[in-house]
Amino acid sequence: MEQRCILDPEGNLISEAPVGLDETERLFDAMLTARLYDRKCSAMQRQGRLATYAPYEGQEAAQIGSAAALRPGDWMAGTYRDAAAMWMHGYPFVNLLLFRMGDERGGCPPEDVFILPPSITVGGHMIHAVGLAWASLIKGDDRVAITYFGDGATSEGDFHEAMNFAAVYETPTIFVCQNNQYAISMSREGQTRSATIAGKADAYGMPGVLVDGNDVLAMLAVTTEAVDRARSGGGPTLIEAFTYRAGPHTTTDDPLRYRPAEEVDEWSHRDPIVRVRRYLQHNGRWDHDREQTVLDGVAAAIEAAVAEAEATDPYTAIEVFEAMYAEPTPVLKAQRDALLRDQGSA
Ligand SMILES: Cc1ncc(C[n+]2csc(CCOP(=O)(O)OP(=O)(O)O)c2C)c(N)n1
Repeated sequence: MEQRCILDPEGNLISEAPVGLDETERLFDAMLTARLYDRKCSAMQRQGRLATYAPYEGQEAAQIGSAAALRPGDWMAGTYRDAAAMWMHGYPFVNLLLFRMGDERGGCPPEDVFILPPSITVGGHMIHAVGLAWASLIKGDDRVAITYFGDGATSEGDFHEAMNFAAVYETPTIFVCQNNQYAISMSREGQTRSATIAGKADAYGMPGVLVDGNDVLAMLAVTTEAVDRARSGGGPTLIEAFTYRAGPHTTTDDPLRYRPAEEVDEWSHRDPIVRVRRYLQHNGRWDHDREQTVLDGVAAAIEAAVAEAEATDPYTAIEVFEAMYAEPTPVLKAQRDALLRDQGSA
C-alpha cells in the first residue's frame, strides 16, 4: 500500500498542499505549542508535580494535522498520549494538567467541547467513538467522531467490534491509528503479521489509508477526506499514521532497553516540526525571531495554566463518590458513609 505524503522531510512539496501558507503557519505554531506543552509535562513529572506522563513527541503532526480537519462540535475520543489533538480541538491545558495530577475534574472539559476524557484502557474508547457517531447519525446532527489509538490497540477485541459495527451501520467515525512502531516494548512487527494496519480496513469493508504521520499537510488532507466522507453519509475510514514516538512510552520506562539507538536516530531526521519549518523557510515565511516570539507566548500561556491547575483546591476523597452517579449505589453509599464516619472520628 502506498504511503500518502505531501511534504517530504526536506520541506519540499511533492504533491499539492491542502492549505495555503497562512494555514500552514497556524499548523506549525500549533505543533510548536504541542511540543512545548509535552516537554513541560515530562519535566513536571520529574519534579513530582504530575503523575505518570505519556509523551507524544514525534507525533505532533499526526495529532495536530488530523484534529485540524474537524469542526467545533465534532466528537473526539483519544488516549493518554493524545493531549495535542485534544488541545487542538479545544480541551484547555488546565484540564489536561488536572487530569495528570489525578484530579477527576480534569476529565471534564467545558460544555461546548465534545471530547471524552483520555482513555487509559487500551482500545476501549474506540467503541465509545462509534456509539457517539451512531447517535449523531440517528439524531441527524451532522457531527462526526474521531478516535485515536496506537498500533497495539489494533490487537484488542474492541478494535474489531468498533470497526465492524462502524462499517455495518455506516457510522461517521474516523479511526486514526498512530502507528508509532511500539506498544510499550512490543514492536510493530511483533504485534501483527498484517503488512499494514491500514490494510485491515479491507476486512471490514471501509476505506483504509496509509499516510506519513510526520507530515502535517498529508495528515490534514487524508483526515479532511475522511471527515467529508463521514459527514456526507459515506461511513467510516481507517487512517494509519506511520510515525514514531521519539521518547519513552511513559515517564516510567527506558526505551533504550528495547529500541536500537540507530533507529531512534534515523527517525530524528524525520521530525514533523523541522520539515514544516524548512517548508516555510523555502517560502520566505520563517525567521528565528518570529518563532521565538511564538514560543515565548506559548510558554507564558502554559505557565498560566500550570499556575491555575496548581492553585486549584485539592480534590477531596468524598468527591470521588459524587463523580459517577446521581444516586449512589448501595455499595458506594456504604463506602461513602464509612469514609464520613472515619473522617468524623479523626
Ligand atoms: C486493556 C489494557 N491492556 C493493557 C494496558 C497496559 N498498557 C498501557 S499502554 C499499553 C500499550 C499500548 O500501545 P499502543 O496501543 O500501540 O499505543 P501507544 O502507547 O504506543 O500510543 C499497554 C499494553 C492497558 N492500559 N489497557
